[in-house]
Amino acid sequence: LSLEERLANYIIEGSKDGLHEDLAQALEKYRPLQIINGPLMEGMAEVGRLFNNNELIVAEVLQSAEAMKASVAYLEPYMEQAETSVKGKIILATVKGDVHDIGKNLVEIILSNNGYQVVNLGIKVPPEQLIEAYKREKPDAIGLSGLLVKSAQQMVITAQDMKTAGIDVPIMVGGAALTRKFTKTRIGPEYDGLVLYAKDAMNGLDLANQLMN
Ligand code: B1M
Repeated sequence: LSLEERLANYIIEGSKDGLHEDLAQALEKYRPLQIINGPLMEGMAEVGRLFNNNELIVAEVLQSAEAMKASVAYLEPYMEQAETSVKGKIILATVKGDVHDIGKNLVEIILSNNGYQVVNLGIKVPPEQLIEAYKREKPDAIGLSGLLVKSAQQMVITAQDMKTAGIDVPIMVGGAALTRKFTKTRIGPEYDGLVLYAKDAMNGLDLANQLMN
């Protein structure tokens, strides 16, 4: 198997034997984010496909998630760090009812490597907890992640609750269940502040930079 195929296979098989050695080899050819967005994400897409076809069970997908997390942790120190002063503060959360956090944590790494102070509230975060954190942290923006179809609806509820609480700080939303259209037509109208859709973590950084300028 080629290096790229082996990397995808660690994620598909949820195995870590030899992972660090192959990641080290990949770093000689690619930048960390190219490795994540390329072979590792291809592996994860295959996991999603197999899971969807009932060819994998949740316990196996958890192993895949562990292999992905271990890969990202290994690659993180090699990621480019911008030498900048603090650009802004961003709260991140996976919405209520949703445990998926790999994408959100990638957003955290990329934002914090690029001059943002990130307050990561974790997973299954209900609107009340976000509102409380907003009052405590006074962030420049709030980032919401969600991968389940029901999480898209939960983002609408979260936006409504934040509006009711008088919050109008920009919100950035991302995750596989969302689309730009849903963000614009369903979440945006429920909120007083700006609502931006990020298709991936790098796009999230671009949007944050645009907001701060
Ligand atoms: Co789940 N799961 N899962 N799962 N899981 C999906 C999402 C699913 C599409 C798989 C499938 O059936 N094909 C499906 C959702 C179906 C739907 O609603 N339409 C699904 C399901 C059904 C479930 C359960 C319900 C299964 C069950 O229990 N029967 C359950 C839900 C539990 C819950 O949340 N209440 C469940 C559980 C799990 C595990 C725990 C086993 C595990 C998660 C482990 C973890 O996160 N700690 C898991 C996994 C790993 C997946 C898949 C296979 C991979 C997700 C992932 O980590 N991708 C996923 C299938 C898929 O997506 N292909 C699937 C890698 C990650 C880097 O990408 O998070 O998309 P992603 O992030 C991207 C962008 O979306 C974006 O940037 C990242 C890339 O740069 N982004 C943002 C994300 N958030 C952002 C926020 C931003 C900006 C960008 O700004 C704030």
